[in-house]
Amino acid sequence: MEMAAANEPSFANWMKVTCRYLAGQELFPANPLVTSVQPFDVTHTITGEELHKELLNAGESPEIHLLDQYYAVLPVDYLQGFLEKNSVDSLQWIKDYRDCDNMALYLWAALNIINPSAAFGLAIGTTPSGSWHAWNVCRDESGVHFLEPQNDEELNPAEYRAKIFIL
Ligand SMILES: [Ca+2]
Ligand SMILES: [Ca+2]
Repeated sequence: MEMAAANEPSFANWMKVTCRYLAGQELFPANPLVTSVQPFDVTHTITGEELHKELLNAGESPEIHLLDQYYAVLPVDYLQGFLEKNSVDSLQWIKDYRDCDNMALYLWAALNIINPSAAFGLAIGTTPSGSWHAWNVCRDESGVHFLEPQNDEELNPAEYRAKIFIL
């Protein structure tokens, strides 16, 4: 992920939008947001305040943006079943156009459409090699977890250092 340069010439912007549109025609054969799973039963919610405390411990002095007052804690087995049916991890990676931030946003949206109050969102931070990266963060019954949407694997918070959370 790279930070975009502000104020690009308008022709370059137009080219970019057009290229993205054309690429999208070929590269989006199936909508990755469509996932045939049921929502989980909400049996446990936590307040934004509680979640904020937990996220502070999960990141590296992270900026935390919580958009709701309450969050539904995911049952422990739910995410695994969801990921098995969801295809964000099989999308082709394309620099900027569909890279880490896009994949994390897609998975966030896919889960959120089915479970609007789920404690699941976006993390931005650094990889073990120090480069910027975006991934997902989840609070299930066993605690806060990091998830790589590009391969459905759990990430180690000691190696992937979150600096921004948005849920
Ligand atoms: Ca998957
Ligand atoms: Ca991107």
